[in-house]
Amino acid sequence: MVYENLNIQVDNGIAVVTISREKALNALNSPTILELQHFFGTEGRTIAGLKGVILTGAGEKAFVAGADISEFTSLNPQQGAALAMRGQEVFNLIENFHVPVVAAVNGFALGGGCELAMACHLRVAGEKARFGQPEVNLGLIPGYGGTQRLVQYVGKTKAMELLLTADMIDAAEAFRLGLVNYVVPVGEEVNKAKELIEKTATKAPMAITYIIECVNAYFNKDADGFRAEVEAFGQCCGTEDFREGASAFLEKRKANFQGK
Ligand code: CO8
Repeated sequence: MVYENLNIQVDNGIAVVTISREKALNALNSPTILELQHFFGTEGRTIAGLKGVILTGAGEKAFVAGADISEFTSLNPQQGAALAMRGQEVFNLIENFHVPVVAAVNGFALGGGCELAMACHLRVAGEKARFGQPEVNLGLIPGYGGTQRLVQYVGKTKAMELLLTADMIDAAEAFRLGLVNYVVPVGEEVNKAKELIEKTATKAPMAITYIIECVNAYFNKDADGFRAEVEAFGQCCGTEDFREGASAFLEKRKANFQGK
């Protein structure tokens, strides 16, 4: 696929995916959602030796300022529901991606942008980043999982307030609430995200994938997370990496994991 709205650079096993619609503050229009679907559903799954993905926004002002409002104006109820469903499917691809996906939030993360950051496994915010779900200002509600994931991250009390008031919060408050993992100086977001991915890349790759699956199972009403953990633990015991990890510990050396 030729990407028109995403800039994708893969270097040393880390893919930096930059949403590049700077003039519209990187708002997610339908082509951008399609490109994200292609990367996280197809292309990204075939990149050999991929350690992780960093999602960020072009420019200094915005990560993503939401879904593209200009596409909404003439939606009827069926079209709106279909658009939300499609976006949720794409965000679920990100949440269930096999290697860590880190949002490097370099500015506004509003509406669909906050939802996109929340679909990632980890979030690094620049000091000037701002988060919010302003959909009620537009006569809408979040449609890309915001009413669900915000509750998961910050709890019902604060999520309800943020969703009902459309208030924006700064990076420090997002950190205090548990919405982001780290706050870093402006311009350092991608570097910190790379540091996190380099750290997870020293671990057993299959164990990393199972961790993602099991943690996600906690929030999946159709899954039994404890059962998923038992099964994944058993699967880990059959891997060469488990034997290597255990041997390396006993031999007091660094493990050399192969992802097998
Ligand atoms: N969609 C389309 N264009 C946008 C968006 C957006 N979400 N946000 C900003 N832009 C555009 C502006 O229209 C403007 O374009 P132009 O220069 O052509 O006039 C340009 O980006 C710059 O924006 P501003 O001039 O407004 O910049 P400011 O610094 O004054 O303000 C803000 C920055 C505060 C971020 C402001 O742009 C803003 O409030 N943006 C909208 C934020 C918002 O409401 N986001 C939620 C959108 S709804 C949503 O995300 C629902 C998700 C679920 C969808 C489910 C499927 C249907």
